[in-house]
Amino acid sequence: MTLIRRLSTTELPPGEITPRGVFERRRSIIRAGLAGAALGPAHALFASPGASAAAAKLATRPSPMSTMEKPTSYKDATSYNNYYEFGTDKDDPANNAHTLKVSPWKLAVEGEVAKPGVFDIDELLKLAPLEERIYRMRCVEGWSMVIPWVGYPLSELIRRVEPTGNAKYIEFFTLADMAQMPGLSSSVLSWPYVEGLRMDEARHPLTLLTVGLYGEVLPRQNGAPVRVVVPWKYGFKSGKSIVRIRFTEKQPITSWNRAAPHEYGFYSNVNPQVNHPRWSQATERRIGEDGFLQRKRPTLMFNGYAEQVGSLYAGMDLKKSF
Ligand SMILES: Nc1nc2c(c(=O)[nH]1)N[C@H]1C(S)=C(S)[C@@H](COP(=O)(O)O)O[C@H]1N2
Ligand SMILES: [Mo]
Repeated sequence: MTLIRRLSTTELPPGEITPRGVFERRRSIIRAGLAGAALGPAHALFASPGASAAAAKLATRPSPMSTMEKPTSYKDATSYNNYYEFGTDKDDPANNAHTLKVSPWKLAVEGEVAKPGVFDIDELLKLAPLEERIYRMRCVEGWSMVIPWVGYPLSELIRRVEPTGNAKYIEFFTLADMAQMPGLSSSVLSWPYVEGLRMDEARHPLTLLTVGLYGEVLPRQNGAPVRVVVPWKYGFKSGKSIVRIRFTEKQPITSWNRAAPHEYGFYSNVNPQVNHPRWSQATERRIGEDGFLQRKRPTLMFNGYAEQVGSLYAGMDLKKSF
């Protein structure tokens, strides 16, 4: 991330690529559905650039929590990624993540819960109805996207494991396997990638246990087969390819906080009034839309989700708890 360098040629937007609108996207989903019908119910050929392999489609229902903004193109959302386990350049995850073995996949839930356990990915997929949630996403580096995620509130899983009275925080652990993840040979972060949320943040209806995007199972570079998405926080709080969730009494030490405590706090709420020590957070560049040299758009408090999440931080000094 920005610990290494702020800008490189790989971070320039792919200006030649015309972002395809929601409408076009919907049409290709319908086409894919028709193609899929001939192949069998579970899989469909997806007629989109970059998605040459058959991708499993997911039945979703729309959510009133979706933004009306135009989604980022599928191509940009799946080729401009941060996933340091596969390298630190934006195109590294798309190029390298094919080695990630997504099946079988188990998610262990442990710590301060009455019902710890291990969930198979197939169980997780059926735990609650899948929704399409179109969220604004803001990376701490200053770029943003609008992504149609597929998942359900993390609270659905939390409810089932019955947290004890001592559960104040939740800690997420990403897979860390040298054999599958070439980026682990770098010491840019401590592995596994660890993230955390306060319990009320984890239970907030916007916090999504995510298994797909654009109506398909998650591509590997986006954190297959299961990740969290926390849209009012900087992107790094949304850990990918999660294998373990732990409920704790103490605030977890996250990988980014450990790497640079003065730059990446535990909360990491999107906040245009609190700058990163090395750059302003007041504006952002929407990938695929805002030109590199053009005027950027203003970043919104809590990434535009202030109405929904503002009360979680009432009375807190957000300059101190950054
Ligand atoms: N395990 C893991 N999760 C991660 C990261 C990472 O390097 N490793 N990068 C984070 C950052 S900085 C961002 S901006 C988002 C990007 O998610 P996306 O590529 O699906 O848009 O993933 C987050 N989750
Ligand atoms: Mo990020």
